[in-house]
Amino acid sequence: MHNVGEYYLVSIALSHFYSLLSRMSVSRSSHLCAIALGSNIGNSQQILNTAIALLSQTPKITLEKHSQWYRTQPIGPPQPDYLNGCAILKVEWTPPELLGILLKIERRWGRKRREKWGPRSLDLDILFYGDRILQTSPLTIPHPHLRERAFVLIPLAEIAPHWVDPVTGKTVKDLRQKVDCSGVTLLKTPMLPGQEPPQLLKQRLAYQGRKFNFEVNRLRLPNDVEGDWECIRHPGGSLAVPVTPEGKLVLVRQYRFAICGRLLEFPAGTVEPHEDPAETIKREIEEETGYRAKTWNSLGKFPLAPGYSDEYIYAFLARDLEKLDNPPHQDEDEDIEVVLMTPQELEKTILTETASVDAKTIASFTLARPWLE
Ligand code: A4P
Ligand code: MG
Repeated sequence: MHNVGEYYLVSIALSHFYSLLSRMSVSRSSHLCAIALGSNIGNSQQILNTAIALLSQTPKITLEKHSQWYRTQPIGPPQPDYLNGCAILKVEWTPPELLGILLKIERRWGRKRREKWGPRSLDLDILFYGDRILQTSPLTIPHPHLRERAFVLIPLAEIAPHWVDPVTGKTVKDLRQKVDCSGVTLLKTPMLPGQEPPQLLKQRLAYQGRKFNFEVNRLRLPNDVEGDWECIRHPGGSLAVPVTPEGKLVLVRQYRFAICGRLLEFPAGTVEPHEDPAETIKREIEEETGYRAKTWNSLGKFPLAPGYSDEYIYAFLARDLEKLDNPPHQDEDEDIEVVLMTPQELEKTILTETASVDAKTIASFTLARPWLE
């Protein structure tokens, strides 16, 4: 049984809650927001990329742009370096609703709040919500520390240099000029000689898959042409050209759903984030063929399908093979038969039945040729 006093207390609490909401809420029209992303626990680059993908898939949020990622020295207690970046979102949510969405995404990585400014798997903060100034108990907008933090102002100035801070009337670019930028460096993905990255104008779609991610981006190419391009972001594949002591090549005939049939391939596997491709293939060759190699040589790497994917294949020559007595189990979803062939038999198959051998096998066979003669 509830008594009148209890109802009275509940209704006072509710009226406070609704008055708080009405003070915070804004119309349902869309608002441009700037948010900050930070991570220094776990695979931070992957976490930040996934957070961007999740935001872009959230209803009533359009991802306008995001910055590159920066490696930043930690502010606060001793802890690992952070990766930081910023994003501009168009949202049809109120500030408290947006905060709720950001906290929910943070919780996907088991974010626990322990010490102030302590390490974190993912931190998502609202920097600006249009030109709104809010000071309520759960939320302060603009973010109270943004003006003193190079790890926020550098990525923000990259994507929104002319945004005016409604509190100081200064642009982001001006604010950035006043902070010490020495602890912030751009996280560069390894560049190959001659690489010319396109300019990212807008991210339109980002989907996180089990093995690879899919993006649609508006880009400006080095020849100044602008357009939307679809791209599969892939961590890479590692492949072995295994040769038995008798000089036979070990291949696998594998069912491939995308082409509705079986292909002859050298054993290969997807490189896990942060894994050395040389380790990936040592594991995969045992699982797929039941052989272990004593001698390994790198054959180099090559792009697999650069028209729509950034996947590289890392190719290795695997020699001095021995058959394992108890080979590890194959992945459940794999349907594989081991096939032994001489180099001459493989060459004949490639030349006469081109559609029965996959492209990475044909390319790696060419790279291995000097070793096989
Ligand atoms: N909150 C209030 N205003 C906001 C806002 N504008 N955006 C409330 C988001 N949240 C806001 O808790 C933040 C709580 O504050 C939210 O739940 C919301 O109710 P938190 O993220 O756990 O923050 P905290 O660690 O307790 O303190 P603080 O000052 O918010 O931390 P920051 O500002 O997030 O800083 N060094 C580098 N190099 N890079 C970093 O990213 N980050 C921090 C944490 C420390 N050092 C860093 C970095
Ligand atoms: Mg936060």
